[in-house]
Amino acid sequence: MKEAVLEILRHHRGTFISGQELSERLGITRTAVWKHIKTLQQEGYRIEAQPRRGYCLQEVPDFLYPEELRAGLSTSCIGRNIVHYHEVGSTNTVAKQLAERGEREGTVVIAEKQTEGRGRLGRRWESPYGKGIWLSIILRPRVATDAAPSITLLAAVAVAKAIKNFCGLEALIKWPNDILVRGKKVCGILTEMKADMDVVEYVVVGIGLNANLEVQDFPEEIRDKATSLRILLNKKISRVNLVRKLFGEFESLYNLFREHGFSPIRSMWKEMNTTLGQQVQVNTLTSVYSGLAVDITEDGGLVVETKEGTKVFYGGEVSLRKHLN
Ligand code: BT5
Repeated sequence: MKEAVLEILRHHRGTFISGQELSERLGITRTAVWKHIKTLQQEGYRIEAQPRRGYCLQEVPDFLYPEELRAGLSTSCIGRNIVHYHEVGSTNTVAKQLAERGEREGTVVIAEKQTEGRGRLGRRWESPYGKGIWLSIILRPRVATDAAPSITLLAAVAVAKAIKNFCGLEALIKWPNDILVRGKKVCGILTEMKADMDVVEYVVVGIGLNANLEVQDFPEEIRDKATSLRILLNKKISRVNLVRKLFGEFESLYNLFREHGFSPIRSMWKEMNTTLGQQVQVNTLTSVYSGLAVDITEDGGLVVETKEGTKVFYGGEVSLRKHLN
């Protein structure tokens, strides 16, 4: 009902609508209308209330509220159900808990701030309040576990396309989970999965996208390798609009993946990557390999020509090296 009140106010934005009209249109009492208005005001909506004239929506808050994201959202699955937090440990952790309890595919957990934002291998992901896009998407693809790594690549293509189409910036993908603009990391992806035997039960795709962070929001030790869209564009962007765009791109690619597998996404990935054709060093948990990155496989593995022969990697840390040694 709160969303319905907001919907009408949004429609009349900048003009007054009486409490009487709202209560008649929604079939609730004027006291109930007033309660919803109060809640919205507490959430940061600037709504002017005047005796006799009624209510006027003047400003919406710069938060990633489900009501804001859903207004004008074109998807049918991704982001139709959104759980929002002002502060949470990690959206991936919450999304996994929800997936365990059977939450449906496409559900998104989103936060203004993460106190325990995670990267791979237990690394920390900086997620300051109100400035980034920290979200996790629950998926239930009917695929075998070895198809799961390609979902990280799918997510990377979705983010890169959203950045390109929304901001006009050239975003490139560094295998497997980084999105770089002008050589600096603007987004990281953390995919986690639960499988039963060989079949995927659910996948949680965590996306950390530095939207409106300023230089001082990054700890000093990562300032030379991290950036944000705001720094790159020299202006604040609408996180709400970008998230909607991202959901749209993600859903199109995910539908393609379900119908035709990874192959069409692999072609797009190859056009947007900054890894192939480069001398790379791959650190796996047990060894370090150097060589030329030549391709990705049909299931998203990185093919590297090393001194010991051709190797395929499904995980690990890749550094791009300018010179062979
Ligand atoms: C990643 O790990 O790049 C995956 C990041 C995924 C974050 C999202 S946010 C929503 C969801 N919930 C979570 O808890 N996580 C996901 P990795 O490749 O391991 O990179 C981590 C490294 O990136 C760190 O060790 C830092 O060097 C650097 N880093 C940390 N915060 C950063 C930031 N905000 N922007 C750019 N680089 C960052």
